[in-house]
Amino acid sequence: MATRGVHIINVPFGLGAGTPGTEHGPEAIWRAGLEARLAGLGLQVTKAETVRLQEDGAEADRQDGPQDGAETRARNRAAVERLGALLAPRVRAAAAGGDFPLVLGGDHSIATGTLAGLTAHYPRLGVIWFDAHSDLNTEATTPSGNMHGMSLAAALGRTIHKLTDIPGAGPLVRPERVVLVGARDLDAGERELIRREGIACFSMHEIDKLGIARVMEEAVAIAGRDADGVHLSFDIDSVDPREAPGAGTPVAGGVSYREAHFALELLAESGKVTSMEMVEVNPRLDPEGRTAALAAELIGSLLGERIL
Ligand code: B3U
Ligand code: MN
Ligand code: MN
Repeated sequence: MATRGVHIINVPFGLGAGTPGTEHGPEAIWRAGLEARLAGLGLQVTKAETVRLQEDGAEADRQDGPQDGAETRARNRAAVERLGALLAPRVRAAAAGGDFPLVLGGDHSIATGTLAGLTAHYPRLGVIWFDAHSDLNTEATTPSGNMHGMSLAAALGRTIHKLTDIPGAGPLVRPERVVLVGARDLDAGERELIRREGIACFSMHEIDKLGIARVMEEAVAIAGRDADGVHLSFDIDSVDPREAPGAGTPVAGGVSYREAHFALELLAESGKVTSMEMVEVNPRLDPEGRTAALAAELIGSLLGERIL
């Protein structure tokens, strides 16, 4: 990885979240010194591009809130779908170009587009989903209507608007190659889906019991089983709110600063991760910029930064 370039795709999009602000995530992560950090690792940003809706920021889009009937329970569904259609081909091209694709969100609803582009290049993709949540709600089970809580379900084909509805998408992500890490706030429908599909879930309980090193070892083995690529989707709310206060739906009892760095260092050591996405950084909720700074640091750890 050390000799390769990094291809960054900024996605200033926040319409999948209930709280505005994640659309400022990419600029905050850059401002936290991302490029210098990568340069210090001998990594060059070979390409940096921004994927945005023409009319993004139009608060009008925010107003198509939950309505009656499962079809329409997803808020801002049209905007999320359009964003996915723009993002997927960029991610596919990034993966095909041979540099390391790094997607900077944005809220977690963008993941369906990211994964659609990745599976077009890696049809047997494994996914490590670092998150306080599982984002496995469907139109039928979502308590909020917020699509950032539905993106993994969409990638698995469980929602009405699913990954394979995105033009140029590859195949659906397979549940046996998905690993959840850091979960501590699951809705009833999500628990049922996890059990029914046998999705590997290393919740905070397993992290406390086994330790983060063992969890990452197992996560890499599961996501990498018969895989042609492994994607890390990192929701910053997986980290404890004391250390990552700028997240829209904070949940107490998260992964510590040290566990987060160690986990990503271990993933780097494994040499198995082929792309990464950093999402849900909300600078509006964290004027000091601690969350964006942590996000930039964690990207560094995943890309090979070491203490010594
Ligand atoms: N599971 C809840 C809450 C949530 C999911 N993802 C975030 N929050 N960030 C939901 O609305 O689906
Ligand atoms: Mn998430
Ligand atoms: Mn989350």
